[in-house]
Amino acid sequence: MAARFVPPDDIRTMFSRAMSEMYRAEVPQYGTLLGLVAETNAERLQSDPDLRVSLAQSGDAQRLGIERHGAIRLGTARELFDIRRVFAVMAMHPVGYYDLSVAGVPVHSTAFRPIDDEALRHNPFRVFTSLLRLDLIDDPALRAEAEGILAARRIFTPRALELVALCEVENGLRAEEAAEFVREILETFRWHSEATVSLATYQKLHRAHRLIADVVSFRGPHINHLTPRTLDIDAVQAAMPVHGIAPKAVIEGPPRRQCPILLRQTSFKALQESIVFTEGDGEGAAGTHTARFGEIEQRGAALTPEGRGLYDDLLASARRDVQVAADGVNAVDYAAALSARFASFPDDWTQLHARGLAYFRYSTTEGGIASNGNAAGLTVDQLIERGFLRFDPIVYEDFLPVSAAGIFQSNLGTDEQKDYAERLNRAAFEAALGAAVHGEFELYAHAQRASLDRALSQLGSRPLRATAGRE
Ligand code: OOG
Ligand code: NI
Repeated sequence: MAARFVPPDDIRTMFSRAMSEMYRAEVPQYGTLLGLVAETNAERLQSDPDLRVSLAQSGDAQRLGIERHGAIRLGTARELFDIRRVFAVMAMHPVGYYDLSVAGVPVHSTAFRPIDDEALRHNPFRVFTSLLRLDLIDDPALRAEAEGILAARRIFTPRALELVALCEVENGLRAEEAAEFVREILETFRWHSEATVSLATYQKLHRAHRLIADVVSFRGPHINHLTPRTLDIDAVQAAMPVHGIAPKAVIEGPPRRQCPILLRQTSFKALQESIVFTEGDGEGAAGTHTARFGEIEQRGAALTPEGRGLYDDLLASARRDVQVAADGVNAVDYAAALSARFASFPDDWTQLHARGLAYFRYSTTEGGIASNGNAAGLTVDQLIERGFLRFDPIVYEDFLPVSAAGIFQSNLGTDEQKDYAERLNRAAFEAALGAAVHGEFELYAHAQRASLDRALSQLGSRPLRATAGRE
């Protein structure tokens, strides 16, 4: 029966490919960046055999070339509710809650992504999805106007919603339905050069916050960037100007290290694009809007709560020491302060493993398979010492709120730091979503535990797996 249905992983790949083609056609610099990243990755793999082995071991090697994340910004609770249903068709589920209002960005967010190992290996396509917080507009008249405009729009085609409902009832889509589904939902993410509001309204919204204008003035949540994954972000950052792309001054996230952790990101400025605004008599008024940009990222190991705590502390202390201005002044000092702070974060895999700072995927070695029961009764550490068991870092699949705020800020072109009185409201976000978000730490801990159980049963061994500081 189920064989009639297209696997959700395949629908996700069809979708990510279609999105990439659409964005490439619309934003030529994205195509340039893809070429640059592919070239750098090939060079890096060529020159670093250890990395090549490790990526092959983890399954990352095969996903690297197609790996992307995108971002959208929604306007209403209903839109968030429906986007969850749309992404569920492709086995993309909400993971994590990011409150960006603390950084002066009037949104809160989650990331839709695949969650199990198999699906991640297949294609880890993720969409960082933000919901605008209209409650952070101070002026009640403007807030009501924005609410009215958003309430009237429909970001999904009727057919897209029909296919989602069909998938929910039948538990899958057939080949033709899946193809039609991808075509229909692509409409939601498309750029519109006609606004749904007049230039005057746009300007009012823009004065409240550029992001508010970006969400409220258009028919739908245009994809605002698509990000490929590089194995060497410093190399790509350095090469970008040569290709006519001006990156932001600072790479967000941890400093360059031997053992990459979490996520390092850099972006280039939003494009200024021509927009036709509505006017009373049907005659359009010309103007511009900046929303779309480019970004690259380098992903490293997922950290445990202990590792993440250490990361957050070190990052905060570097940011206290050196503030980078919107125009990039202090960027060099900041990078130096960051490296100095992170000197106390262990930078070899054995240490990171022993101290329980990162998550790892365990697997048996050929020696382990050949050990023929000799592994029985050994502890995990002994199995590793004897070379029966190996561990490779689990890649970080999520996002970093401080980095995300930095990406938003840089593309807003200012360091607007309005101190919004209201703080995170995770419960309201989840109520709008119609579901609780998955916790990232639980997902990584589960992947680690499952890999260890599998490896131990292959070794015919049932040692005490609790070793200091882990799990
Ligand atoms: C999303 C910015 C966050 C990232 O990679 O951290 C993001 C946005 O600008 O809508 O994409
Ligand atoms: Ni991004």
